[in-house]
Amino acid sequence: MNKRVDLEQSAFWMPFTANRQFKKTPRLLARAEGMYYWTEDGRQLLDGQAGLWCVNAGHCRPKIVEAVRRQVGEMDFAPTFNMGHPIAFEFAERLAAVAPAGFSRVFFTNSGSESADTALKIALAYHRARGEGQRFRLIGRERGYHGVNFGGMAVGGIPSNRKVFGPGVAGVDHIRHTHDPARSAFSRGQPVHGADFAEELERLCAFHDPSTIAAVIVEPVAGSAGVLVPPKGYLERLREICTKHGILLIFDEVITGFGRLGQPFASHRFGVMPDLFTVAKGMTNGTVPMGAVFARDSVYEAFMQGPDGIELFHGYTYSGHPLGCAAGIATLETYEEEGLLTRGASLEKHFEDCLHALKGTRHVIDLRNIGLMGAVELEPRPSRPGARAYEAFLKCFEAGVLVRWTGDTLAFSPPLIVEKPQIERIFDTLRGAIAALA
Ligand code: PXG
Repeated sequence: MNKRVDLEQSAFWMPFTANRQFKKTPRLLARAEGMYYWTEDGRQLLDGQAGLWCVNAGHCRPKIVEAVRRQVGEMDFAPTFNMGHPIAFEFAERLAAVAPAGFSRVFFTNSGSESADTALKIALAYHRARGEGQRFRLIGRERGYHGVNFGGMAVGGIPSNRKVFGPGVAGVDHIRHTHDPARSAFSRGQPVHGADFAEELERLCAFHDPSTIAAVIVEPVAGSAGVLVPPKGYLERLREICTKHGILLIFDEVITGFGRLGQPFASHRFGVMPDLFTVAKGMTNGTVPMGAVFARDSVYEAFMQGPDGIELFHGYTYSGHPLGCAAGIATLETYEEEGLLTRGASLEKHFEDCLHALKGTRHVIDLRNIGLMGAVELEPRPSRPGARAYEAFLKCFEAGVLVRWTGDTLAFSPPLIVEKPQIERIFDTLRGAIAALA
């Protein structure tokens, strides 16, 4: 059977994909282990993007595989609405133990998108529980990505993800993004300039009246928009402004969580604590879809003051799903046994050096990095944005390295088990790919 012909008519409406283009020239992955994928026709690919920013411990780790196998045979599903199963309580406890001090409560979701919407709803309900129901506004940031559900889409700031989906959620506004190539191109780690971008939040507070604002949500490092690293002092200033006005600060740690920045969470790395933070992806090493919202104890306690009964009318059938919990516990154990939540710190310098060795390469207009997150931005071809980076992605793929293509940027986030020669191979392959580009 000719698979290509079949695929052209395939029933699978693929997400965030040029369906017609892909189905004509598909790239199919069949197997994975450690740092590698294998394609259907047996070619090995070095995974430079941890699946999709999620397989932080590398692929098909035996402990995680075994835990999921065992759990599915023992109890496939059990509800968590006015019921429970020990493994969900245990996983929440273990998660709280790796979170920064004070984040002792965990609400389970099934994805990063659901985590974003859950965090926004918790923020709104929190203010209401405390008698500040006039706080209805939600502030996001240009170029932010908080998934694709209505709340996350509304506070998100990537135009193509919003423009065809109608008016969205009321009461949303955005601060500007922090991308500033004129001052900060080729920064290693955090740009020196740009803390002043946080003053935008003061401007919106003055404009809307801060007592109407419930929450501000940002990715500590913007991922999907092409690895935008926060300028020095920027997150600190956002924190100050939120505290001053009684606004909750939400960090979306769906990408930055679980070791990506060389610390368990971005809040550890930057020393700035939000009030709520979201996770998904690396929470189960990408094996079982799962996400969560971490809340400060004080946020949880605000809900526990009212009359007896359901405190938060929110949750998903699969909140705390047994398979996700089993995968998650085994994931945390794997991270711990191998020191993966901080391993990135010891590789960061090498990763940075390899990335920045591309400076001066034709077409390269910016290089950005922090932890084991990196981006190479290429000059767009006139009137064909994204085309050059897409070709670079294809050439890397042909050369056996998987990297993430987004707009004119190529993004890198290898599994945290990556070895130095593999980091070198990723960037050497990219260099070759770029050299072959028109
Ligand atoms: N928040 C952040 C910060 C994310 O990066 C989500 C929320 C949504 O998660 P779910 O699980 O609902 O997809 C994400 C997802 C990419 C890329 O390479 C990034 C994501 C997803 C797909 C592609 O830019 N991040």
